[in-house]
Amino acid sequence: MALKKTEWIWHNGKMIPWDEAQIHVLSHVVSYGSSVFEGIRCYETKNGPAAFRLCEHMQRLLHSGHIYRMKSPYTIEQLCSAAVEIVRENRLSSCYIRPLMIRGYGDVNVNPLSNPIEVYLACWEWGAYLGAEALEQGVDVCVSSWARLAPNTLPSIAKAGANYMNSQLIRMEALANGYAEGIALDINGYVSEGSGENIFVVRDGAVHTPPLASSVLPGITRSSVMTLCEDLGIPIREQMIPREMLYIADEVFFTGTAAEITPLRSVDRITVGIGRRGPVTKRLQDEFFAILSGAKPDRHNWLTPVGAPVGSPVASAR
Ligand code: PPE
Repeated sequence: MALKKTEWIWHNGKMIPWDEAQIHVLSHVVSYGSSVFEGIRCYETKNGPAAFRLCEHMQRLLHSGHIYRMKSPYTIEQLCSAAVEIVRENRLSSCYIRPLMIRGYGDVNVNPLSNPIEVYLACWEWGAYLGAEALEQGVDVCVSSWARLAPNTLPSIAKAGANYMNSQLIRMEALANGYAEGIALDINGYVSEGSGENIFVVRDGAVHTPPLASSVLPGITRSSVMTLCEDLGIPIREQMIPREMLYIADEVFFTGTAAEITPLRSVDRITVGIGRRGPVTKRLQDEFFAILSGAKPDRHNWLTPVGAPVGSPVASAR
């Protein structure tokens, strides 16, 4: 997936050309991984481009920063407006938006506090994350030999760059062994999440997903799917999931901004359910994409039109 460059990147309140969005090699983030970031999709709807749960993503960015004592120089309203502006200025209809808050150049020291905090927002066109056919056919995944972050090591509620060193180990191991993705267990051996997705298990008509205490990122898509289950009258429970539940589930799917709702057709080469997208996964996908395309009303106020002024109230994400 080659990055398709756009014209502008937002940096500390100004639009700068894509190629000028550079940092010094001794910026704190390079040695010490001190960044927090987001990933937001902007969809083409019948009313024009619209960002999905923009303010909830920006709220999570601020929370990630707060955990790491990084105070954002910008308010949530300023960040939401900047995201709208960057999509509009780059004249994109559907895209992926990447807000980044980093500790910049100043001193080289584990103590980060004397380095400036910088905010960047970029966006670009991005297609299906796990392959074009994944949404329908499902993907083949494995359980990783790498565990997800232990709770008293790196906080998984923060979407921090450093967490993705663990994700990279999971993803590279999976790819090396011929799988599309890996699922990590938490340090107690319960199912946690994929390297870049939350996970859901469907059994006997009920949907289950690991609780935040299983070292998962509080995914915005995860919270949206939980809401859709409630809307559709599908029982939804947050509970610890033993590994073997994955093998005997009727359906398993990933959720994420990039992965959207992607079914799993096998885990560790053991077929899951019917070996392709199951009926509950399809029902949730249909509802999700109907709202995102504007085919169904946006009853939860999930979409921020890129053509209109921003500043909608922030609903708290789970
Ligand atoms: N867990 C992890 C570890 C994770 O990285 C993501 C998003 C999720 C769960 C789902 O969260 P949400 O997007 O709020 O529903 N992963 C990003 C990774 C993309 C990338 O490769 O970079 C994403 O989907 O944007």
